[in-house]
Amino acid sequence: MPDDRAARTTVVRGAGPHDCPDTCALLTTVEERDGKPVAIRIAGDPEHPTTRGALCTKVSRYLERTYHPERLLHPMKRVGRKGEGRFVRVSWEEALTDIAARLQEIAARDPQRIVPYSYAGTMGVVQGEGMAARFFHKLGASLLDRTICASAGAEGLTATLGLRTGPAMEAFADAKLIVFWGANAIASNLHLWTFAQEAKRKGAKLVCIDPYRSLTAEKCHQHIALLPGTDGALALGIAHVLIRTGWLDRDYIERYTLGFELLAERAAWYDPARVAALCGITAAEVEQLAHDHWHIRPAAIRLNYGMQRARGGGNAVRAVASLPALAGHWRDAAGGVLLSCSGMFNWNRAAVQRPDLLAGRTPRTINMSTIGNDLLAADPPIEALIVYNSNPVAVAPESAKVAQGFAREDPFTVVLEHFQTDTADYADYLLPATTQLEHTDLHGTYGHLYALANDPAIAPLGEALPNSEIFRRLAAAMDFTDPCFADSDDAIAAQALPAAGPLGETCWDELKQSGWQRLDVPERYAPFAQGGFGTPSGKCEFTTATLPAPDYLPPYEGPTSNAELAARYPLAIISPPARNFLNSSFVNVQSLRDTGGEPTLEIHAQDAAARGIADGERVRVFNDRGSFTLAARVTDRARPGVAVALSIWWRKLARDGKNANEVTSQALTDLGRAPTFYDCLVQVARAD
Ligand SMILES: Nc1nc2c(c(=O)[nH]1)N[C@H]1C(S)=C(S)[C@@H](COP(=O)(O)OP(=O)(O)OC[C@H]3O[C@@H](n4cnc5c(=O)[nH]c(N)nc54)[C@H](O)[C@@H]3O)O[C@H]1N2
Ligand SMILES: Nc1nc2c(c(=O)[nH]1)N[C@H]1C(S)=C(S)[C@@H](COP(=O)(O)OP(=O)(O)OC[C@H]3O[C@@H](n4cnc5c(=O)[nH]c(N)nc54)[C@H](O)[C@@H]3O)O[C@H]1N2
Ligand SMILES: [Mo]
Repeated sequence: MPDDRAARTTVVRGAGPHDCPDTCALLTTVEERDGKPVAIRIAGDPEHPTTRGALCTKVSRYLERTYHPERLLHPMKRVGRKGEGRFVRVSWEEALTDIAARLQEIAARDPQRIVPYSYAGTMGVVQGEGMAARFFHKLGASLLDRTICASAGAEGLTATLGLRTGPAMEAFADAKLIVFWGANAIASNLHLWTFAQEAKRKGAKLVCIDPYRSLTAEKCHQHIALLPGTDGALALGIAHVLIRTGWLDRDYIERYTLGFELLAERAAWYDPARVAALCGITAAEVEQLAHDHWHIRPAAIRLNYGMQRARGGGNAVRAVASLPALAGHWRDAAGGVLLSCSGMFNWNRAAVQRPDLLAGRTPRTINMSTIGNDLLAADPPIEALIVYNSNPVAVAPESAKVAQGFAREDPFTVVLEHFQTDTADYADYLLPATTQLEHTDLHGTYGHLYALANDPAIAPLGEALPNSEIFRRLAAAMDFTDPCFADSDDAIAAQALPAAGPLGETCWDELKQSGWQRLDVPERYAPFAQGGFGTPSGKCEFTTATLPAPDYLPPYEGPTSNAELAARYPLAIISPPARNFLNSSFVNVQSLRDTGGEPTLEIHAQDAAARGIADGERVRVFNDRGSFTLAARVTDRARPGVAVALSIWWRKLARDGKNANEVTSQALTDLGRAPTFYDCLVQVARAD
């Protein structure tokens, strides 16, 4: 980028690191102060076709987050009890030597007793599972099943389409019907929303399917407030009407789909009246959705992960993903369904993560979504836990068990972090990690078709180090001598880009120069216009070799599956992302927390009145797993029977030191072994 010598500023290209489909192209302005580069401004790249110069509220505060007075700047060692959060500063040398000795001692007995715990605090290829994965593979540590977010939907989508992809984000501007299905785009996919706005101005109809009148729902033409976890029934109801009325692209079905007869047989049972009763909506709403899905073309469904966090999440995604093929919408670049396009970024993961370092060993796999149970009862026990890019004490379900597990004297716990989070409080060693402004990375995305490079804009603050460097040094301390442990971050990024990869011939140096580049896909990207699905049959598979036609599985916690439980705990609670937080990241940024206020429970007037709850009063939310308190907000944004606690708060920043995961369960979804955060029954009462 051009240097402005007079003002001594430079602009450095970067990428939004967060677990967000938008993965923005960033421009950070850096000024030289006392010989040190200081980031003074962060902006979206106006040239980047999906960022278009705009950043969300959170990422525009990335400098406030990076220069936060509470940033961890030095390695620290625990002095108090576990969980107390009292530490003393130590040198890197002391920390790494001691950690290596502890891990070696455990590994000598059984390396599987060491468990990595990480998710998408950064989505970077290098600072995510890069050097870290090499380290754990060499060690022979337990493998981690990274299911906490998307694996039910990913398995459902892959079963049906064979490839995680869909219409391009920009193409939504050309759709005439856009259905936001379990997707609060204004909060969690802002740039797609701007394309939908463009479509709206050109006459498109926008529909939102969400139990909650989210920011997005209130801006759509129609909002269908179904009960949580009932999406599979609704999708099958739409299929029912399409089939009954013959609103079918028979040519497309004939050529490019598999299992239509069995899907039709299944859908026959889901007539609109029955679906209406299951979903808590009207039969007319089901009919209307089907009518629109056939008559308004092209139709694009923005499906998001909000609807797969219940027992039947995988089947529900399969059912929804079947709809565009029935109506032939894939023929158009602005038609089809987009849940994720992460399948387009097929990096050379084996070169980056080096599973060959396992050398024939087959360690057990720990499911990150049941870490509460695993910490308390895994056999063999978890003796060491190394946490990076995640805050499990705040985000994993059934917090009481998670916190109890972390509070045990054993396991030996190492946390790599920017801040002293709820999880960091339990660390034996707390190691300071760099932010996106301070390290190198390569990014794919799950929401658009551009790969991005992230160049460091400033030097690491204090003694912070990139995750990659921490694992590099830890490998050295453990005497791991394989040459791959000496690879630089640039080398790892370059290894991720194979010659015939998603970027064609582009190499890492070129990507760093340009900052971002479109994948090697046609301008008019209509992935399944002529079939070409990634499934074994090459077709859209309504049924697969192993799965019958998708069905509706009622929530674990609901009147159908468990009437006794529903009688005691009659309200469903959902805890979707708050606009100004990114999962539990940014909760400690004061300006964002100020906008967020305090944790609130949105509850319908009818449900509030039945419990004598007035607006603003403190309420206790509880079930057999636990309880937490927050301020009631009486509102018709929440439908009757459903309470909403926007999340994910840091426990220690809430008045009672708890958050919504006190009540969520460790039950897993039908496909993908994923958590069921939004399949949760509670009772609510006044706190006093
Ligand atoms: N601002 C912000 N953006 C984020 C995040 C964040 O925390 N904050 N998190 C990021 C991450 S990790 C992810 S996975 C994505 C998530 O992105 P989304 O999937 O869009 O996020 P959610 O908010 O989980 O779900 C969206 C909507 O689904 C609704 N919902 C809940 N249960 C159901 C249901 O059973 N059926 C239907 N139809 N709708 C339901 C919720 O009320 C919510 O309004 O967002 C990413 N972007
Ligand atoms: N009740 C409820 N619970 C939920 C959800 C919900 O909707 N409701 N959503 C679920 C979903 S979709 C997800 S994805 C998970 C998210 O859960 P997590 O993946 O744990 O996400 P965050 O809470 O953002 O925590 C990420 C942490 O990584 C740190 N970090 C960021 N970059 C780096 C880095 O470069 N190095 C290191 N060492 N650390 C870094 C951040 O400071 C932050 O503390 O939560 C899940 N939990
Ligand atoms: Mo997520």
